[in-house]
Amino acid sequence: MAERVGTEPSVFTRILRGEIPSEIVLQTDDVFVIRDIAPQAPVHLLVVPKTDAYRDVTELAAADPKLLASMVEVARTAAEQAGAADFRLVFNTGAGAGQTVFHVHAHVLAAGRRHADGA
Ligand code: DGP
Repeated sequence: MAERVGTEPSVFTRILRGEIPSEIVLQTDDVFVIRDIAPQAPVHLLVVPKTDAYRDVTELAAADPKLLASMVEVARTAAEQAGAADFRLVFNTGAGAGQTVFHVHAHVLAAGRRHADGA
């Protein structure tokens, strides 16, 4: 799996490694899904590629459109699993747009079942 050399692992890589606790609610070979730590909607999931090679969706789309398509498919499945047929898919791209973690990820936002732990 591609890893950036010479940078600290992202928070999502650390979650994937089990170094930071967060339940992985769904995963495939390439993508995993966690609940956002600060939910902005009743359903607020993060869909994250296991590779940390791409900072944002523009880099990912240029380099590996199949992986981007996999993220979209996993988002749909995760939203359905959370009881949401319809959902928003948001890629904050760049610090000026609110991106804080530079390991590409999609926010899945929807009405639906609010998680009991609020996370
Ligand atoms: P963005 O601002 O688009 O880069 O989104 C990063 C999201 O990551 C933000 O909504 C909060 C979430 N987040 C940051 N640290 C953690 C963490 O340790 N656990 C979980 N579950 N989410 C986190």
